[in-house]
Amino acid sequence: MSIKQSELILNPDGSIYHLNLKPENIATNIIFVGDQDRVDKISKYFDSIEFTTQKREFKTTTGTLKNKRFSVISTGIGPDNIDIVLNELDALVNIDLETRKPKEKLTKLNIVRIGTSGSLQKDIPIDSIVLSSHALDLNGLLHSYQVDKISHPEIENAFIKHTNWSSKKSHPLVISNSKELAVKLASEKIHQGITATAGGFYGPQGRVLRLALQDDDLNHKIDSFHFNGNRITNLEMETSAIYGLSKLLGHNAISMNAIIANRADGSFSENPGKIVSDLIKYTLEKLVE
Ligand code: R1P
Repeated sequence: MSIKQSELILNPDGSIYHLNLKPENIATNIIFVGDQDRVDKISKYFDSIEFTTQKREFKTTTGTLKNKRFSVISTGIGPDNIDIVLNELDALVNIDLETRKPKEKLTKLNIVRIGTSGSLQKDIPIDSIVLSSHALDLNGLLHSYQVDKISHPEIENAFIKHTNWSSKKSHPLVISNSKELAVKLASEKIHQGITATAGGFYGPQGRVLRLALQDDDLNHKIDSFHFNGNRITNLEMETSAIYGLSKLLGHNAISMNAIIANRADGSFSENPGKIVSDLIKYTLEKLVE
């Protein structure tokens, strides 16, 4: 059975609906960033650029660095956008867009997020880097898929108990990173820990401007959670969707976080561009080593 036009939408030129990309436009090594202006901050290091396009917040540049082909793609903000980006990228490599049928031989993508994030721990200061060993999904997107085989119920249940997590909110899920990419990108210079992924910036991450929170002690409960030596290091808005969808679709994924805020001591980086630039250089060097 071929996939219907309403389910797999192609533009008149044959490119995929939101990303505006054709299969030949992307590399198997993919770098995700949230901010579309961050795409050029990465591709400026490429030895050559072969392709660039943008539709809405999704900007893609494909090029080569040290004989390795990369595509940098901006995802915009939030797990809902990751659902679009990961499903469409997977369709580009693993669905025959002519016959509209999944391919027999599947392609594995290597996906590295270079993002910004807030630390939850006093000892992980602003202007440092965190590699996400796991993602803690607090936003619920992944529950639309069959996640039982990729989740970690023992950590999730301990987290629910520790935080007295409201049963009205989506059940938290824990998803691990790609060990292969973690080995490549880890070093003594950076921190590792569980990254919590919220579905919003203010209330869902415990920020109060004018609205009261469902649980105003939640961030403290999150930062005091421990499980077998693992703790929750930081909060952002994409990693769990990237880890979960990549695992389900058979791709490798890792998330690298430039810490620009510290939620435990209330500080914000005086020069966030510097740590983002340091993280870009660190990650590219490791990827082409
Ligand atoms: C919020 O300001 C945005 O910044 C962080 C969050 O995850 C969210 O997307 O990441 P990026 O800088 O990669 O967008």
